[in-house]
Amino acid sequence: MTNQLAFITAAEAAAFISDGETIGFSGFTPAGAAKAVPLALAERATELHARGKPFRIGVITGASTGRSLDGALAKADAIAFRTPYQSDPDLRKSINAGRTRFFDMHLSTVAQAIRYGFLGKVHWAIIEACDVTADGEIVLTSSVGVAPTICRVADRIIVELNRRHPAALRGFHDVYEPADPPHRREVPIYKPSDRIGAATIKVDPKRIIGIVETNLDDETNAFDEPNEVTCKIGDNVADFLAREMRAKRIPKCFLPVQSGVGNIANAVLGAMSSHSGIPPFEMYTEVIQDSVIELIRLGKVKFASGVSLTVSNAVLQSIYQDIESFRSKLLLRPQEIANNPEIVRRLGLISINTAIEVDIFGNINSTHVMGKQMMNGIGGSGDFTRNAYLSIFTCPSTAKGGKISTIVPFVSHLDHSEHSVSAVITENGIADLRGKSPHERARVIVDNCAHPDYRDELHGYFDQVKDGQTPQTLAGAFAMHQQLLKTGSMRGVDWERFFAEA
Ligand code: 0RQ
Repeated sequence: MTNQLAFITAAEAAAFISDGETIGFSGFTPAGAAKAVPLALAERATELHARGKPFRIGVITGASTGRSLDGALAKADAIAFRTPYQSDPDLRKSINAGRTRFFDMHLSTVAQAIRYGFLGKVHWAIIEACDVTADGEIVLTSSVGVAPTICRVADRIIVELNRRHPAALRGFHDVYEPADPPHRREVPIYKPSDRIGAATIKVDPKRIIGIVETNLDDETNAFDEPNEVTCKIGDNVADFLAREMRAKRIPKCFLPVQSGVGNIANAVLGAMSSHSGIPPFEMYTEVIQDSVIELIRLGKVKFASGVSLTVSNAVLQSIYQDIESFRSKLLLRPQEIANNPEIVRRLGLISINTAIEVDIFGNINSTHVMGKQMMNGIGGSGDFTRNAYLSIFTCPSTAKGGKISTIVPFVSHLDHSEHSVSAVITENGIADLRGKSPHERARVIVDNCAHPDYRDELHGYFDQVKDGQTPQTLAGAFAMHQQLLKTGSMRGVDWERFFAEA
């Protein structure tokens, strides 16, 4: 029922927004992200800039978004401040050029930071919905993110009512906001399918200043076909987990799985599903990708709780056509709950995320290239890694056609420390770091995971350091990175000369 709420155009909505204001948009990945109003805002910014007038806004969302939001606004140079995560090439350029101030934060902490005002005042909530009622009930679409908190704290709300998502999505969301300390209680989730909140976000309808009707697909990106390297990584992860089951360190019923986003994550789930040693399992994750839906259909994934349905549009429409059979298998939660450390620890999650680089001690860089260029952000990887029962990091052993070893003496930026990482897995093998000292870790990571072309070079570094708890030298820690800057490849560091000079 929407007849008592005012319908407006996207351009009319954009005209309400002033330079310098902060907007909380719905969306977690391109799933459920507002589309029409941000695009209209980008047009407004371009037009104002052409007349020499300022127009730049603060943008808060759940995670990354689609090209109509981060992409269009960044191209229009309209984002002054952005948090907590992004993956858009134009926005990345703007951040790395210093045009956009980017605050990279753990996704589980965003809602609390908004509530306490750490991110400043939120003037507007722009929320994609599949239904909205005259008494102020908003039914979200393909993600939850931080939409419940944004709707509660923002001065005014604009709803994008997207007819591409059926109103029958009501019931797929579990909206729950914890109280703030000292009144916070335990979050009563004891298994991935536990439901603890409401199906909708309830707001005072007077705060909804308009509804923009749309009929737009989520702007999700297609995945690459699995290749030899990603398949091998997937097989190694599946073998490692099957070995853990045989050793009875994972129970017969398995443990809930969190898996990151991207091609490797897809290949890992594919390998887990076809491994005879891994039983059907549940997922308590952040991003539900195409592969999860396929595994639900195959009966290999019994239940998936996540923040977003980040699936291709064909898969999304196939879920909608069969919506009743998915009702008991899928649940979308706020990221404050899906990524909540208390629940991750309680459920005993197996977390599987991707690294940009890993050092020989197991420290992980998930976010920066060469210590300074932002890639996407830490996302939820820290929420899960620090608290999971088993925290696995995967990556190919080389990048950029072999010129870069992803296994390095020391990470050029630190996101997850050696203390939080259980295992590193590449296409070459598995380094189980549990119970190992830094000297032992260096050996197992290099011998099992590094690319054969870089093993001698890495040994050349740490074999020479015999003393100390950690075989590290301050002078040599970034020698491979410096070799890359100097020669265009990390190969060929002359350690003997280097140590003699150091
Ligand atoms: O560059 O795109 O130019 O080819 O980095 O690397 O191997 O395609 O892997 O797409 O899975 O991304 C860590 C960035 C990996 C991602 C990261 C270059 C490489 C390529 C991408 P090209 P791949 P992926 C849940 C969990 C943090 C957030 C997270 C990420 C590009 O997984 O953002 O985990 N994680 N969230 O060539 C220079 C290196 C490199 C390198 C790779 N050492 N040096 N370039 N690349 N290694 C999701 C959410 O939180 C929402």
